[in-house]
Amino acid sequence: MNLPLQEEKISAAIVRRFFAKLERHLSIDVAIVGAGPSGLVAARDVALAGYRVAVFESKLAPGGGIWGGGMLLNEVVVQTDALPILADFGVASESVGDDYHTCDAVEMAGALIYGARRAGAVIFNAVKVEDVVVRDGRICGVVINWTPVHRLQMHVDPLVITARAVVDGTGHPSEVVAMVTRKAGLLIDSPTGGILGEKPMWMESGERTTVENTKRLCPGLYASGMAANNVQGGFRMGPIFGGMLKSGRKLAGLLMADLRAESNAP
Ligand code: 48F
Repeated sequence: MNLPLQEEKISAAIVRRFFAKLERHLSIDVAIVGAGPSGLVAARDVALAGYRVAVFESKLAPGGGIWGGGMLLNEVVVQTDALPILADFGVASESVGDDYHTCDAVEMAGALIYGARRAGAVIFNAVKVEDVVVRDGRICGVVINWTPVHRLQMHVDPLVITARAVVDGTGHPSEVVAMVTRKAGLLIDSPTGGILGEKPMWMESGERTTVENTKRLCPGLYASGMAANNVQGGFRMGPIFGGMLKSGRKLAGLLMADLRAESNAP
């Protein structure tokens, strides 16, 4: 026999579980800002290796620019060399000839979110990263607030998450790197020491440089995907996603190598 529903128990369960989850992630190995394709691939890989990973996404729905495909036509294109990453997430693709394959954008977004979460990465949605923590020239965490608080410009102080590594996966605006260069005045690993800004559309170049530009920018700070390209002045590429997926995988490798090296340091 079903017990009668008790409203207060439903609320208590949510409150207890959410705050336990938040408390477990107040101090983590990797904080990824932005749940776009590059951030979600990196989150899965790093979480699978046993590191504690949280993804902070300002929108209600994680997935970034995947959902809308090209101009709201919800199919995206990937190249052959990114298919193994899609296979890891169980995303189906269909060849359209040459080097190109299409995926249903909703399936891809859903699968990347599910894959990252199932691997152990926690996603905090509707949470905006509004600042970073800086200690002695090193990025040591993120400053968070609810997106509605931010949008309504309510005068509410944030909370802080400390992390051994922070990833800017915020896409075109590279918001985290902008905070670091503008507010903290730190120089980053780019030709000028600052953000160069993205160039117009050139898919071939943009896809290549998105992966090349995925790197550590200063102690504790990394950039992936379109954020990495914006920082280094790369071209944009639109609704082709192989570079984003490969950027996430490359980033995960860099993060794990640096975290391991740090742990072994005397
Ligand atoms: O832009 P986005 O999808 O990131 P990406 O991994 O992928 C880019 C492609 O989607 C597309 C493209 C394809 O070739 O060029 O644009 O580089 O996702 C970035 C996510 O970051 C969130 C934002 O809502 C989006 O979901 N975001 C941005 N700023 C913040 C943030 C912030 N300050 N705090 C939390 N989330």
